[in-house]
Amino acid sequence: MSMMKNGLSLSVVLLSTAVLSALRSAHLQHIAEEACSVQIMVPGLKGDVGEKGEKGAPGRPGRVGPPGEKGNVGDKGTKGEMGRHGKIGPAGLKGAKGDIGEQGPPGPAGETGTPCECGQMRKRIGEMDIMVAQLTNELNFIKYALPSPAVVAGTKETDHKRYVLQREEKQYTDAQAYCQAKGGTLAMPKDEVANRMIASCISDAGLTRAFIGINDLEKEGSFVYSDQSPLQTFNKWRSGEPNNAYDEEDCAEMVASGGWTDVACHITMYFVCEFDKETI
Ligand SMILES: [Ca+2]
Ligand SMILES: [Ca+2]
Repeated sequence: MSMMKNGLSLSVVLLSTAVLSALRSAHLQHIAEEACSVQIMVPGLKGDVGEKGEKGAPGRPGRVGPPGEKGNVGDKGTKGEMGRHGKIGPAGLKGAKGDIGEQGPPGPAGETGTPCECGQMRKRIGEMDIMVAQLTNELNFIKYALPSPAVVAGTKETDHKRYVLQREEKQYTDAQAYCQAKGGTLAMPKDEVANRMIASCISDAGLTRAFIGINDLEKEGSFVYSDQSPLQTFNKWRSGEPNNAYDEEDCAEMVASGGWTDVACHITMYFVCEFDKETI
């Protein structure tokens, strides 16, 4: 009996333990499920408006704005003081010559002179005048027509003429003015001898061409020498010349072989001056 009682008691204890264990397990599971569902499903209520915060630090400067519109024209300023005295201007052009004044009254009579050999003195004065003229001519010749290596590329002479090839390129009219300033003119080949002399000036200097004193500047096709005398029968126009090419060839050059070509006056080249040995 005691054995049965003990065995029953044990069974009851074991059963109670199992039941308690199961109950505890179910209770814990319920608590866990309850905690998860609260966090996920139900957001809290919106809180009350907080107090106003303190004033923030100043913001960064904004971008530069677009340029403004042009303002209105300002009022005219007041009149300034008178300026300083200006510089003296350039001298004016010389005025025209005035009319001749009226003839004055005759002067008092001179004293009576002493008799002299006036005829003799007049003759002497006349001789001196001639000498002065000759010396002036010779001086001009030395000054202008004698060759100077700096400006002269070559010279040729006949009994009456001196031809000088100038070592400077000029337009036709400037070349003519240059020769004239020295008492000559651009070379005028009026015959075979003169033409040969001028040509040898050019060829001896190793040049191919030079201006000579022939042009039709006044009237197209009417060629004249630089002393305005018209061309005679003698000429050395090259084949096909003068042709007034481009309607602008009114001056003449001589090539080294002696032939003439009409060319434009504005081109620049060496040129040959001619001097008359009797007048210079
Ligand atoms: Ca012409
Ligand atoms: Ca031509």
